[in-house]
Amino acid sequence: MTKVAGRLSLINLLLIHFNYQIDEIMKLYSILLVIIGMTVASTGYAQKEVVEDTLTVKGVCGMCKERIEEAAYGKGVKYATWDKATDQLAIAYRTDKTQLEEIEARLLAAGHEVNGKVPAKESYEALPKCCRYEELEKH
Ligand SMILES: [Cu+2]
Repeated sequence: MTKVAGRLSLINLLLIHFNYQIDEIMKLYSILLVIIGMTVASTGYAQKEVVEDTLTVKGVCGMCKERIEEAAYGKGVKYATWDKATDQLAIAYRTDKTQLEEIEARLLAAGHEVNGKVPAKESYEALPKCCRYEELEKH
């Protein structure tokens, strides 16, 4: 009997020891998870930064407005609103998804001058006659 009791208590001791280790491992593991979680969360927030900007985009009519806003919209662009009277295009975009150069490139490809950057001759000439902002007044 004493032998059995001795064995049992040894097993119990081993189990207690094992449980203790598991406890310590779980504690370390949860601390590690919290650290990983915080790192992921902080980099996530940093990447999701939204930048607002205003670009001067030349145009003359309602058709220009549609074309300019459509060209400005793209991956990562939250909004794009062009004002015909002032030529100002208000935009907001996510810096982890796009960059200003990409938005400008689309506007130039659509034939519109952006912040003094002139589109390729073919792009400008592809505009309908009523949208030739270099030759026409606002209408
Ligand atoms: Cu137009």
